[in-house]
Amino acid sequence: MQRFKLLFVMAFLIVIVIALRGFFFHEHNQAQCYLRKENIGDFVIVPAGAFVKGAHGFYPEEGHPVKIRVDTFSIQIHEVTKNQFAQFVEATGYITEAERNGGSASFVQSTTPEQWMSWWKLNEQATWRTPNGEPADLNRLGNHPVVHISLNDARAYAKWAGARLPNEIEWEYAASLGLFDPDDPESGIRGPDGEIRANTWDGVFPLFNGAEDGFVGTAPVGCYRPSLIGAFDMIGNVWEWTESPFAQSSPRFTIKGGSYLCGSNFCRRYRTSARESMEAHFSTAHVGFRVVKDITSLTITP
Ligand SMILES: [Ca+2]
Ligand SMILES: [Ca+2]
Repeated sequence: MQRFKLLFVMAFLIVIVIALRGFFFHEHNQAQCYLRKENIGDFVIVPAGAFVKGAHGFYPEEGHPVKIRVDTFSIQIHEVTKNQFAQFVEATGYITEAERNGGSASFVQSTTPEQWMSWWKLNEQATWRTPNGEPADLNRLGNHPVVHISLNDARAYAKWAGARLPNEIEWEYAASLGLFDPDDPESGIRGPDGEIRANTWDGVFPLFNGAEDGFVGTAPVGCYRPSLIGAFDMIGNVWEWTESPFAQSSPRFTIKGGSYLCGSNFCRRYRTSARESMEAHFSTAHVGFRVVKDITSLTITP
């Protein structure tokens, strides 16, 4: 009995140490990240080519692998940030759906077994300005991806920015091209040497998050090595809206890439072929977006 108590105390202390490590490491600043300040807002050209979309053996919604050819386009190298979205709001006076409709879905970490399956709550105070339901400091969070954004909000931003949202094929193609090991669909989260390359849930979801990757919640954009095409956080950090319906005649649209809430014990949807769905007017704390441009509208400076 005494031995059992000792083991229990040791296990408890280990969990506390892991949790505290996550707390102290979750506030990196942009200077520590790979993406340089002067490259915020940059796009990278995705060359035309063919790839195999979908995957066998994971989740049924990913469908059968099929080879698809994709035309060239350019993609913003990082998720749209709060600072970028603030510029759009300042220029247009746009009010998001969460602001108009009384809040957005927020993650609440489970503390008891009864709560294990109820980690989403409507937070009436949660908007892109107040991602945790409290006023956000844009100086501190301005380079984090904007969240609590509906598909309609993302479309409005993209139109203002002279861009558009990617469709699912374009997104998956760009993410697949960026994998250092195309044969390993999970190579988006760790490099060949084991280096962490994405912000996901480290630990046992939804019970504890060790934040081995440095962040419990969203990370500033570009804090992990870029992909082979030079894009950051295609995998992890926040899910990204696409313009593709989730299924034929479905009112729900496809989101890609997984988020800081994707843990390998529960949701291996940080793979390029993985997909999830949301209604166009819905918003949550872990879904953002990035934009693309048709190559003909790209201004290339010599
Ligand atoms: Ca994380
Ligand atoms: Ca992402």
